[in-house]
Amino acid sequence: MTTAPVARKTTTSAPVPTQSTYQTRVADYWNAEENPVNLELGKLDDLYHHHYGIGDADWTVLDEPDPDLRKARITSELHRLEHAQAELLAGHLGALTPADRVFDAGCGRGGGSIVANLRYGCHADGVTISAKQAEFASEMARKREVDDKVRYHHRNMLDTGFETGAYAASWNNESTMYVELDLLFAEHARLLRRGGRYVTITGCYNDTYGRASREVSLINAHYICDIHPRSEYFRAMAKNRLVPVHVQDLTEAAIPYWELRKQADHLVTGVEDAFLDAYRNGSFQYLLIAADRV
Ligand code: SAH
Ligand code: GPP
Ligand code: MG
Repeated sequence: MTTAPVARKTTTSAPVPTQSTYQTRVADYWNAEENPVNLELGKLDDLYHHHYGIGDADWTVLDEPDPDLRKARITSELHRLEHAQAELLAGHLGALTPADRVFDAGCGRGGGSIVANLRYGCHADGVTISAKQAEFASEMARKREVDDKVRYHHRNMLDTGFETGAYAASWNNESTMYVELDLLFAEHARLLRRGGRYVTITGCYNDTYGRASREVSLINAHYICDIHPRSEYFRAMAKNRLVPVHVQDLTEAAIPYWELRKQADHLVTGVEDAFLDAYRNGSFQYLLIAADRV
């Protein structure tokens, strides 16, 4: 791809007015994050995802005798599963047109906004608390020459400063566990037009288990997050004019990704068993919730 002759600034940075000490630590984590499991997968097609994968895995990649080819095939298979997750979420955003605007809350290195733009041709605003991620994501948008429509911002998703009612759809892909849901859904409800669609894919703890299990607590410590119970989502949505239209338990569909990732010696981070154990002992669920803004 060609580089644009004039460097255009596509990252906007407003003061992050409500940034707490906790949010500064979260930003530090994402500013420093360079896990091969994210960078090696992302560089395959410049779609950088910071979420997990879903669906059945092609286990034959593990039988590949050539060690380098084996690594490459595992990397590519994990990326395929992560991409399938992103497409599932994008498919629930409603009937969007190129004139529509979408809000990607907690956008990471920007993959989700690109997926939405490729699918619908829509405008996208991605927001991350990490300045480094916003810069990285903006560079990817420039590289693809979609920086006129896909923009990334170093801001707090709880207080974006974006225009009220300007968005046809919005989402959180694995980013709700960093914030209080009441504040988060209040901001989504403010930004979405009436009839707009909100979607989240998230890990939540299972109320029927009780409170957060040991494994859920390990995941919290690993990422510096605070996984909410399932009940909290519906309570906070109801309070903020978000009415669920579709709920899908993706827990079973999430397991092959973690099984394969566990066997990827070149990519593991050490958190794999916590996810597998948490899913299997019933304390943790991987959920998609789509809701209408009424
Ligand atoms: N949705 C992305 C990234 C998920 S990782 C993807 O699917 O690839 C979690 C993201 O949440 C990180 O980018 C982190 O910076 C962001 N985040 C956490 N707290 C935030 C906050 N208060 N405001 C904006 N972004 C936040
Ligand atoms: C995914 O990011 C992880 C999170 C956003 C936090 C926790 C999510 C839950 C569903 C509990 P990543 O892709 O950067 O993680 P990793 O480096 O482990 O692949
Ligand atoms: Mg990852």
